[in-house]
Amino acid sequence: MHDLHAISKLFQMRADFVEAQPFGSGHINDTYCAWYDQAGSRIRYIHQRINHHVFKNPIQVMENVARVTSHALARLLAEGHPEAHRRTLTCIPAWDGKPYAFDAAGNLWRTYPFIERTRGYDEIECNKQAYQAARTFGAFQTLTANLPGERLHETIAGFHDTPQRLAALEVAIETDIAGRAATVQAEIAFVRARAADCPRITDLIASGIIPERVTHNDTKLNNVLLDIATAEGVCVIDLDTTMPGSALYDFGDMVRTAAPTTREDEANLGQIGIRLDRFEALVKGYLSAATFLNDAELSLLAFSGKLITLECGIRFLTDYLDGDTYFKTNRPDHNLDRCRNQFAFVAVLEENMDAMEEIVRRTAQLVPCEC
Ligand code: ADP
Ligand code: GN1
Ligand code: MG
Repeated sequence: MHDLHAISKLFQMRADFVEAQPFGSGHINDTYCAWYDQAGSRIRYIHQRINHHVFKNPIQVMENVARVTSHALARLLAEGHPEAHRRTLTCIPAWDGKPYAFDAAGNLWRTYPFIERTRGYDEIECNKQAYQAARTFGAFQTLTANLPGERLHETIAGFHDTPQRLAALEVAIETDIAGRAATVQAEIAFVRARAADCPRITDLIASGIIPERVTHNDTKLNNVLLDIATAEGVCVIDLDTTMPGSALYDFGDMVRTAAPTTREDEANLGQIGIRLDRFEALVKGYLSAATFLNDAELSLLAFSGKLITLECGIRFLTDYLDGDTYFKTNRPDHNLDRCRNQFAFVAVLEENMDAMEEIVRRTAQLVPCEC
């Protein structure tokens, strides 16, 4: 627990600090919800410490976040949106005017208004949530397509370079720093049997068939806040990986997190299945907002869910072999449970791929494409 009262003094809060607690279930940053008294009203803010082991250049992260959120706010204000400041994150400035501040230990902190009357979900509850989450991420991609200025910084190089993730796993197996490789031979075999899948999207990006876009890159379900009362998509959060990427990995991560019947770390693999009606809701929600996709992208929407689930499982397995240094864990073998869960879901997706592709074709009225 950090000294949040001291952190609060780094920002232009214009309110009196009351108390703070750790908040949310993100795997990367340290997130706190802090209550303030603002001229007699209780309001809350999010203070976040960026994990600089994951984001090696946190100032670049904040340059991207500031550009994207300023652009979003300007668009919302221009269209006269009645709750523009609830529809996008906005950075509270530090005393020097920057959208971040460093504490005495050298950690980078940022502060956002708390987006009220919303929730992020670790586990989906209904099709409307799936539709709204996907529509909101699709709208976010539409918004970032018009971002003026230079290419955004790549805050993590090769973030969705699945072949590179596979190569990193092979290094972790070889190094076996935590002495765990012998216990995960079945998982290693599972990945190696699917090595040919790994470059399918990156190869198409390299050949120009799939375009580079400005994408979110971490579109898990709990990174979009939905209205508690109506389930309407309100605000996309966790913008640290918003950078050049492929729309397919964004759609795929919605499938990974909103189509399964369990949450990502469910250890009882027998419970892991797919709700095809949820998948259909995702396709409909996404395509209702992301109207810019080309035929190659459309034809790979179903496959993208499988690929990023495989990639995520590879990353959990790599972290397990490395001794759990990247993702936050809160029980022994947490990363191994996550990895097994993801691979079980990959197998489910493979069994359902024909049905999923048919849903995409029906929804997009797409003539099947060869790539
Ligand atoms: P991480 O990178 O660790 O996942 P996030 O930026 O996703 O960090 O934040 C963690 C959690 O905090 C989110 O899942 C969400 O529940 C909550 N959260 C973050 N920002 C806000 C905000 N502005 N308003 C309300 N809740 C937020
Ligand atoms: C991390 O930060 P969070 O919890 O939203 C990770 C994603 C993974 C996800 C798996 C920067 O997301 O890439 O898909 O965990 N974020 C980063 O749950 O590595
Ligand atoms: Mg998050």
